[in-house]
Amino acid sequence: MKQQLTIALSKGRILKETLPLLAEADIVPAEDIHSSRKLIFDTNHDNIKLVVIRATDVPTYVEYGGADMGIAGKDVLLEHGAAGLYEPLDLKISKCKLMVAGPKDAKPVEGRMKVASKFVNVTRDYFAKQGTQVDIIKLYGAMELAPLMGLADRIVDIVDTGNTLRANGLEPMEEIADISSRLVVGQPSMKMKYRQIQPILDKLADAINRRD
Ligand code: PRT
Ligand code: MG
Repeated sequence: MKQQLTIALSKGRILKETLPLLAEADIVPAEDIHSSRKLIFDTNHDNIKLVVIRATDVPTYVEYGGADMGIAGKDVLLEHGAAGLYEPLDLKISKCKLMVAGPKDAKPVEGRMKVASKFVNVTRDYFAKQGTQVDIIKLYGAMELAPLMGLADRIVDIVDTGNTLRANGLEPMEEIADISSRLVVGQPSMKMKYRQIQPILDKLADAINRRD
């Protein structure tokens, strides 16, 4: 009997780009994920199941073996930390940048800078490497609002076109990292289920190369 494999997918915008890529690698859910309320889906392979969860929960599931593999944004992976995870493939989907942003034409901040973000670990590491002392304010969304309301001097957030920043009187200032979605594999799964996992990695790598 083949061992069961579970792949955790990030719901939301990454999912929309993940499903076509999986299909190009011959992994197709047995029913329409977008129109279903289910969380677990069978696929065209009797040994592969998909679970659809919040992006920020994907590395946690994979780290603790709740799923064998997962697909998540590099931003989420940087924030979570790499413990227990292999990151064998850049899927080259959902690309964006993680950036420091602030009010347009802002002057340098005097004294301790206040930085709002949902990426508190990434933010702490980034400014620590620069030798800049900052107070970090954890937010769960709408980071762009923080400088407008005087809550923070700067934000660390995801930027794609920059339209959201501009619409709120902000501008990108420093790039922290180039982001795309990655395939992660739990270290015990990679060891125990390598014979099932390796062909999936190969098919996905081929699908990505065909797109370049
Ligand atoms: O909603 P929930 O809290 O569950 O999660 P989420 O909102 O983080 O999920 P979702 O579905 O928005 O997907 C987020 C993931 O998609 C991120 O972790 C990134 O890896 C990836 N991604 C790619 C993006 C963007 N592009 C993106 N543009 N995530 C968010 N944005 C947002 C950004 O936060 C900002 O509000 O879009 C706006 C910026 O876009 P521009 O084009 O105006 O610059
Ligand atoms: Mg969202």
